[in-house]
Amino acid sequence: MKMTFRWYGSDDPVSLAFIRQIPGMEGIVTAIYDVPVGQTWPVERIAALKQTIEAAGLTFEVVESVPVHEDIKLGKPSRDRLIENYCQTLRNLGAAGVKVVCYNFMPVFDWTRTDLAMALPDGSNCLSFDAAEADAIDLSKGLSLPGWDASYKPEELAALLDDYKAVDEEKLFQNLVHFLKIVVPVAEESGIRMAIHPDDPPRPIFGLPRIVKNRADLERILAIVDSPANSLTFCTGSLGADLKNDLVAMVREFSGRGRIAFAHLRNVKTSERGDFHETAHLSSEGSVDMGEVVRAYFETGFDGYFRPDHGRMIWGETGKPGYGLYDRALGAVYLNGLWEGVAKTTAAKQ
Ligand code: DNO
Ligand code: MN
Repeated sequence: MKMTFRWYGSDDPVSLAFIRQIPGMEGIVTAIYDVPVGQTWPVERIAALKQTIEAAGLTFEVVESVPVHEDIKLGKPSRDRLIENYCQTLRNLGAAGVKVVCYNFMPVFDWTRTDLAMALPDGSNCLSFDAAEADAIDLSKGLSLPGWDASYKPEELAALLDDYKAVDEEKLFQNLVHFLKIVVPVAEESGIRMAIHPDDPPRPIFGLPRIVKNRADLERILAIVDSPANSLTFCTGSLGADLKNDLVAMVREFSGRGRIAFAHLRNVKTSERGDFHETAHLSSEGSVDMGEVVRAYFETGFDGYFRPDHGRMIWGETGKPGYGLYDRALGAVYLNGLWEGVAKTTAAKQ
């Protein structure tokens, strides 16, 4: 297992120098954020990013994300040119030593929350999702969605939502099939494992289709191309927002089959209705049994990348919700502690 941390580039208030001081931290997970979606990431930009990260004493082996253009998800005629650009980005990243590329296949919105600063009893803040509140949002009346308000012009969003009326879950899945059948062989040649991130939250939202929600969905996606280059980003926070997902059993199965390239470790407190809020990583704080999740990774011989996913905002820190330094650093240390505990008790038994 290699411990990594997400960094948003030179504008990120959390510096590489600070990340380097987290005990056990090996690598950075990042992306090039200013190349428009659909265009190829230039070799020089990748080289410069790698150089900056390595100069800070960290490795650059995981990219999150190379975003997938909406035309690819919609299956529009322009998709093949956009997929070719995507393939060239993979070749460029592979040549720079990148091993894993995280991506998602969620229409229009990536993660969705109804509150970015819910107050917890201990005085910290976290991201939360109220299903009834989300269902009451009428996007045709303009976009008022925490975290996304500035992402689309009203007419752009209306056109996009209109395009998706013709795309149900099966159509979206077939568009993923088309994408992966072209991209996975290129990833293989480039030494890269593609790792799809689950839908967050794992439910249909705003009438848009969702196809990465549970065990059956993950199984079907892995079967599209039976190769380690077609793998998963297994996010306990996203999948954990549906109590029907047995996370420990899923880790045992998919990590056991060598099909988890990247593990997002995050805890959520989830209700039967699918409302949830994010919590500290500790098992006792949320609905995810982190101790058993880590044990399942250890016992299946996981040798991919771990990263503490979102944290709470604590100790007065401000900045990008979910991506402060303190709670994610506590999460990384806790996860390393769980790993060391399982490793040592296992060694003592042998
Ligand atoms: C939430 C986060 C996501 C993730 C993207 C990957 O769990 O990990 O924002 O970065 O969905 O494409
Ligand atoms: Mn995640």
